[in-house]
Amino acid sequence: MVRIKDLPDKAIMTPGHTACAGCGVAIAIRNMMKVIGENSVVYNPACCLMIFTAMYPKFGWTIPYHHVAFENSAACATGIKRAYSKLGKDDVKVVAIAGDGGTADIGIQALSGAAERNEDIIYIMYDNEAYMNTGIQRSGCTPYGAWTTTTPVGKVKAGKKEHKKDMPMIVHAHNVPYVATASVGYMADLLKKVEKARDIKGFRYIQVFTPCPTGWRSDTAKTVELAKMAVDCGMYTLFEAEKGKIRITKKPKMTPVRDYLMMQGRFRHLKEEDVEELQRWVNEKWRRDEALAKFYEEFYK
Ligand SMILES: Cc1ncc(C[n+]2csc(CCOP(=O)(O)OP(=O)(O)O)c2C)c(N)n1
Ligand SMILES: [Mg+2]
Repeated sequence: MVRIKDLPDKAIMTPGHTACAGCGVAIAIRNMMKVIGENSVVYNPACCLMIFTAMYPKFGWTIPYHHVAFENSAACATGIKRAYSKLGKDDVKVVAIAGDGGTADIGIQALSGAAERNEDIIYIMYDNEAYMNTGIQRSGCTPYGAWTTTTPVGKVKAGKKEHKKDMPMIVHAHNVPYVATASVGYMADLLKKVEKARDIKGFRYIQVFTPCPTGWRSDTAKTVELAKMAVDCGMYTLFEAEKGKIRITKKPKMTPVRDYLMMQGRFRHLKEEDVEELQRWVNEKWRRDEALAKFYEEFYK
């Protein structure tokens, strides 16, 4: 089993990139790629990762890297995988890495098609909960109450009014071999899931929680702490589903969601009733996730 201290020193996503201080995406992808290994190809649409690793004429990858359009990551990865297979190189791992906007909003149709066809690709969605590289606009994965430039805070409006889209369960409904959620706050758990996904054939989806100090107005030194807190308070359920069977991999401590919210400027304007609404949502979500895990465990016995 992969251990953090055994990861190779040599990076596939190389040092010297231009990510913001405290970027959760850089932490996630650098380590995840080390587990997937060098016999791989990356597809990456428009997103922060592309901006900070692949802005011409600079380049931060030691493996082939493809960039086409924002909305077709899963379709492009499918084509790349099939081309390698035709060349007799079926062992090449093809990895699509896209943001929450490029996955849950723009890009969801290509993702759904590839999942339904059970294409042999790994799809990594990194969740920084907004369209960050274009200047912090809301996405379907932005949580309730959060300030973004398109969910402003003022006299009339006070952040996003809708709750977060449950993307992992949408993918789960496609009956794919592997779906997992992870967080840079729990690195051992994340890498274990990447290792598992790497060695499975068919469509694999990993959604990793990656705090964004720039967009969340949080302390750049607190990225990992925040990523842990999101799991501990129940905002982000960590689970994996192998062949549909859901297993919760870290039971939340259900610490008050307020402690997590107050570490981020994007939530600082929240009124008491907004904090209560988020706590209500978290409680309900955890009860539902637990019930679903129980149901699927029994169902796929
Ligand atoms: C079809 C299309 N619409 C909009 C854009 C502009 N655009 C590029 S990246 C991006 C936001 C990406 O957000 P996300 O996928 O969450 O990645 P992040 O920036 O947060 O890393 C947008 C709106 C585009 N390139 N193509
Ligand atoms: Mg994003």
